[in-house]
Amino acid sequence: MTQDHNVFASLPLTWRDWIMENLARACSPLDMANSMARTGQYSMATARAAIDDAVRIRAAGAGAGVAGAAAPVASAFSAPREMPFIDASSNRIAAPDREIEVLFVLKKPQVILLGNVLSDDECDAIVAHCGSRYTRSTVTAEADGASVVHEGRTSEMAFIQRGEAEVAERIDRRLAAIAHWTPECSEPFQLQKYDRTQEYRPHYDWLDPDSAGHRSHLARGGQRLATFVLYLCDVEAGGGTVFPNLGLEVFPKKGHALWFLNTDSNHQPDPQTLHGGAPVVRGTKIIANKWLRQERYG
Ligand SMILES: O=C(O)CCC(=O)C(=O)O
Repeated sequence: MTQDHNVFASLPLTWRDWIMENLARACSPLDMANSMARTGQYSMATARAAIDDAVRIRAAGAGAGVAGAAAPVASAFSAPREMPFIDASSNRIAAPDREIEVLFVLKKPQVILLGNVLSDDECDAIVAHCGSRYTRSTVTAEADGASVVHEGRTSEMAFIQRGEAEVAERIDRRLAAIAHWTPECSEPFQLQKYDRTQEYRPHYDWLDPDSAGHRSHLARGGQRLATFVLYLCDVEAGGGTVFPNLGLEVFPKKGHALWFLNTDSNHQPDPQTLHGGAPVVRGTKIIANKWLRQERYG
């Protein structure tokens, strides 16, 4: 072992064997790193560094019989992976059952505002479906992944499970077509209702592989690659979706949808995507969140 392969060399033999065996079986390095991080023994950064070392060791071994030095190997994590995407190259998107308007596009991180995504009737039907089933919103606890009430999120929430309402299924299919991503790789709709003064302070939608509490959620469908925020009503004042790092605020408008990518093309969390729901000043704000996952959800 040379000093170039420090992180891999520092692992116990069982882990070194595990990594080598999985690389030999052509497993995805990112899935391997996620598995290592999920055990709680290694951070994502350490797992990635160890796997990269192992890839280099394998490449050097493979090149040993060949004349000349083995070519340097790029990181196993640098290849772009499949991402959901919205074709915002023109100002209209023809969804199978509706023509969507592209209202603005921010390129990096990608944030797109879409108009005419839902009809007024669809917004009203979703809101009516959830009726009075709202409970105080929660967040995922970093320590153990439990759903806990947090002072930074003062809204109320409700869920629509897959197969529960025809209108939700229709919208699910529409969003999947717009984002080129199968509905099975997404979470059920999560509604958020904000009355006056209620808010969700800036946070990230991506799950942190280095947080023990988020790892159990990562195990059920992988990373949250992209977010749709569907605005189900107009708001008299306040209640914008804010991106503090981007100097951007998007005001709710019934039937509009805000889209943003939470990760880069390697499925790694993008810290630029910090965002929140500003306090409602007058009126009520109701949105539906839809998070697109790496893998089949649930
Ligand atoms: O309320 C908003 O505009 C954003 C909501 C949000 O960020 C969330 O629920 O994760």
